[in-house]
Amino acid sequence: MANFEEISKYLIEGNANKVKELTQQAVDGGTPAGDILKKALIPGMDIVGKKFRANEFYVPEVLIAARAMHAAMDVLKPLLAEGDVETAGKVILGTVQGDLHDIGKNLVRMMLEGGGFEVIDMGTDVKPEAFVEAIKKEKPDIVGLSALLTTTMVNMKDVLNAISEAGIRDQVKVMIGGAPVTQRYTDEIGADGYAADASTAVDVARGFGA
Ligand code: B1M
Repeated sequence: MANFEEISKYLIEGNANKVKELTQQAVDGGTPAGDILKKALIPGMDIVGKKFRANEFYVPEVLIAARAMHAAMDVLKPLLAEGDVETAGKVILGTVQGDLHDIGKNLVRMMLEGGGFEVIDMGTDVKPEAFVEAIKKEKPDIVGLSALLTTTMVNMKDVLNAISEAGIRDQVKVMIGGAPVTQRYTDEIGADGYAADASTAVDVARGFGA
């Protein structure tokens, strides 16, 4: 029986080697990849997020924990892709134009991938037209926009406008997030969903029912 708490503990400590080793052991012992993800890794990252918000963790600790999560995902991804967790939908994700922050977006990507979504990460400083082109090409279920600056979160509205002007607004759900973003702002610009953190992003994406 896999020790989920031990995996979580090493994840929170950012011990990538140990997390990878225990994840591999759990898989070899017959624990389903989806269980390791849901019962050890996601709860561990949730605690990392809580500690960050409480100023008990700073960015380096978050990055080190994220690296440990990546190490475990290297083991789990092929198994998740095999159908242990069914594909939940396709997401195009990016940080909006003018904004170079990507730590939170990368966590959102990791959580969504962990939750069974296929994610196309467009990186940072993504122009509205680039989102539109990607939607036409990739036909995602969801577009995820991240912004960390009060000066760039307004560019989320430009992305929504560009999607509407291209006549494809009804083809995608738009989820937004990032430190300055609120539910109120989400309603104001007409986005479909808001998530305050990476694990909530998975719930919101699932709630769209892709
Ligand atoms: Co910048 N920065 N930064 N910065 N930076 C902030 C955001 C700031 C609050 C710092 C401060 O002044 N106290 C401030 C913004 C002020 C404001 O607008 N209100 C700020 C500023 C001003 C700037 C510059 C302008 C500084 C300068 O050059 N004068 C500059 C702007 C550059 C640019 O983008 N054009 C800048 C640059 C940088 C660095 C490059 C040095 C670096 C970014 C490195 C990187 O991302 N690769 C950086 C960093 C690290 C920060 C802080 C310290 C940390 C941000 C972070 O990664 N948090 C930040 C201060 C702080 O927050 N304490 C700050 C950790 C991350 C896990 O949280 O990103 O909130 P977060 O993501 C969460 C949720 O928000 C949510 O889930 C994530 C995980 O739970 N979420 C989503 C995020 N995206 C989502 C999308 C979703 C759903 C949920 O759906 C799609």
